[in-house]
Amino acid sequence: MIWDVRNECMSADEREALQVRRLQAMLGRVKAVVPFYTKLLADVEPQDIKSLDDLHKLPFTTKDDLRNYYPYGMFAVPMEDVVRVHSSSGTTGKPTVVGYTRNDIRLWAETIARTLCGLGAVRGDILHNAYGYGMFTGGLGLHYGGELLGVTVLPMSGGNTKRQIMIMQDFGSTLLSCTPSYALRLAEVAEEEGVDIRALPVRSGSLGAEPWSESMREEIEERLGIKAYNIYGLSEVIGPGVSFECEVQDGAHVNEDHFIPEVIDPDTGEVLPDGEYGELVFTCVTKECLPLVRYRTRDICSLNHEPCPCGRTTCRMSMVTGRTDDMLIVRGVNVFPSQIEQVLVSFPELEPHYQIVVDRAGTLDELEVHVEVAPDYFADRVGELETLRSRVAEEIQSVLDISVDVRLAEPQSIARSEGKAQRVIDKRDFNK
Ligand code: DLL
Repeated sequence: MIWDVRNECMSADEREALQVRRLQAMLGRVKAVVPFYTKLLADVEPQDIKSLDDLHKLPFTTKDDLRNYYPYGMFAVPMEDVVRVHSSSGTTGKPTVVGYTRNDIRLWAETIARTLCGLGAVRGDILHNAYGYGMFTGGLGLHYGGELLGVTVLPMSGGNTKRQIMIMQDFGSTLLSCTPSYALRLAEVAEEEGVDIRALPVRSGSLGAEPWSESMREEIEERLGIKAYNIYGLSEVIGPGVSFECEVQDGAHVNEDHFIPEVIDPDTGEVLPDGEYGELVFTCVTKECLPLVRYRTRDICSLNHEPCPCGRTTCRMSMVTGRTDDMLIVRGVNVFPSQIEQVLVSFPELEPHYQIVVDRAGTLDELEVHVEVAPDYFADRVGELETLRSRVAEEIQSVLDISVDVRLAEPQSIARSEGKAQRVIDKRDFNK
């Protein structure tokens, strides 16, 4: 089912007219009321933006802008109109703060209702929502959208995995929402508890909030016996609900009547055509509290404007293959954690629990990959571990073209996360 046929299936021309109208109105408003934009858009007249091709005339905004105006300086409405604040922690410094008016909360719920419809949710479904509740947007984001659609929401939040399994069994959850790494954790704990998670009524998962790959999808679908759908979003744009996969599972439909996507070359800022990978940029045209102009997400993906067999006409984004700031440069070679993940997941002898550690010995970078061995294999074939280790190392080496030290770890020895997994530990001190 499609939640909002009018807005999700309109013709390209009709959508562009809507986007441009909304964009002009948003630009006029932020320029008038947010000092940051008054300055940034000094040379831009909203009427000059006559089509989406004119979008590139607008300047970019970044996370640093939000940090500089921390916490509320980029809000475009008075605090009396702000009914909710969320924030995202980030790895360094102060959090990024985002706000919502009552209408923004409504709009957010709409985008999530679209998302859940994309994976086949209907009234009567029971949504096991294991995204964290709190300042993180995952929990409450899915929650309100689920209620708007009319499914029964279980506000589980993250953690206490054994109890999650029990509730899943007893309450008859049919839909699961959590990070892909937590989905695998649920499968693992179910196995330990002697519960056949595949036999439970859960049939689909809305998984996101961290990068994952097609091979990880296969693994999750196999181990949980569900269809795993990618959902994408970021707090600055709204939270989850920015884009979602439909039953075709070939790219995530962007809610582009609200969030206009572009993919740019991260070095030159030039807009790239469909199919080319670059940095994803969003302009939020309908949000009241925090509309953003050409916000650079740092996420790397490509766009596809071809019509989708599902009937939606919104453009689709590929899986996120990495982040511009996540890319490790190891001995001068660009390394994306996703490349390593793909190799690891292709080995049935390994578990998809891993950590990448980069360190510097003297002047030389060292890349270590710690990965768990599957419990059965570990027990039966201790003598063959060295062969396995060198096969994995060779395979990673052939993909990355640099040497790597693979460390096979015992089952259960790599820390599990209940939210976003921490895959990379960079111990290098770049200030030295
Ligand atoms: O993670 C919002 C969210 C919640 C999305 C629940 C999906 C489900 P932030 O904490 O602000 O917001 O983190 C945003 O997470 O820029 C991406 O780098 C990453 N991310 C989110 N979804 C995906 C995904 C939420 N499906 C940052 N694939 C983004 C890859 C994702 N990366």
